[in-house]
Amino acid sequence: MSTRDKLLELLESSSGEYLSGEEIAEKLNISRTSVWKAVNSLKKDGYDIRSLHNKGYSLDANADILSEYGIRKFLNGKNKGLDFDIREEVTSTNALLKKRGDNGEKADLVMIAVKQTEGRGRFGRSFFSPSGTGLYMSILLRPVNTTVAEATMYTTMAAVAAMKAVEELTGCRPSIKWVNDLYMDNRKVCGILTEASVNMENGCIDYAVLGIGFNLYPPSGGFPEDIENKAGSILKYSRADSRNKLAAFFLNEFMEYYRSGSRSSYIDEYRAGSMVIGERVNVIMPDSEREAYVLDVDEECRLVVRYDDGSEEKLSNGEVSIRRIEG
Ligand code: BT5
Repeated sequence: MSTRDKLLELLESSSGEYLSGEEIAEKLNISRTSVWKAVNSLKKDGYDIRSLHNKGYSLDANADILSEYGIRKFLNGKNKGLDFDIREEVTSTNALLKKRGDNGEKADLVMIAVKQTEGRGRFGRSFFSPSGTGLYMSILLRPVNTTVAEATMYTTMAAVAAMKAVEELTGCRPSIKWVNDLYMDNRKVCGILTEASVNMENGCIDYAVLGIGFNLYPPSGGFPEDIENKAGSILKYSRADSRNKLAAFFLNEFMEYYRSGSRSSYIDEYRAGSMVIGERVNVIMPDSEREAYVLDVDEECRLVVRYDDGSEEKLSNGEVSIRRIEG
């Protein structure tokens, strides 16, 4: 752990109390100059560290600061082995973890960014990821003997894990919009993107990167025009430790499903949380749209729809818009 992270951990654990430079230097076994440098580095990254001439340094106890130490406080025992790489700004946590996956990085690495400049969605779309108001996280997974079809279920697991994590954090349960979005008050608050690298020799995957983005708070300048009527946020105001809690709650739920490998543990919850079953939707194809009624989500997370001519189809990929909400 770097001096900067050790200092952050120390300030967080003193819950808003002031610690003198001397005390910090002694506890971390570093010089006063190193303390000063680490304080400045944290301030530069936006941490609200107060310094008082004869009292020392303190960190706002209500601040929502993303840190490895903060996340680990809420992780359950089985997840202590996860590795974290927390960054201020990246292009895309999925893109960076994919590179690391290609370079042989070991599994169970979680990358989280405060901001993404090239956050990505499905089909080459982008995911708006401004600084400080969201949680942008990817996990590098190396499942054994797993086909691409099986790996697509990570999106399903993640949707259920995210729904439960948001409920644990806020007391309100979002709904799942097939296949990879969470909605609250009819607005998208979370999106999921699973990417994988396939081993052509055995048809199994070498690694998968599960990426998830949450809009936790309203972005300071609002959402961009193209999504302002669609995007929403989970909370209205900043609350202490929310990003750390949301990350840990999500990881606790997701890793449990991932390790158990049992579909029955999450597919029923996916159905129960679905906002599309029983709705009239537009099935969106590359060059057309067709109205349908949603009958169910099956065991492979395919959307079972019935068209107006009575024919039925199981959609394994793609997109629907709910007519009641999205017209
Ligand atoms: C997704 O794609 O929603 C998947 C988003 C995954 C983001 C995470 S963040 C961590 C990791 N690193 C990455 O680079 N990505 C992952 P899709 O279903 O294709 O939805 C994209 C569409 O949602 C866009 O075309 C917009 O219409 C809308 N959108 C973009 N940003 C949004 C936001 N912040 N909140 C709500 N809707 C958004």
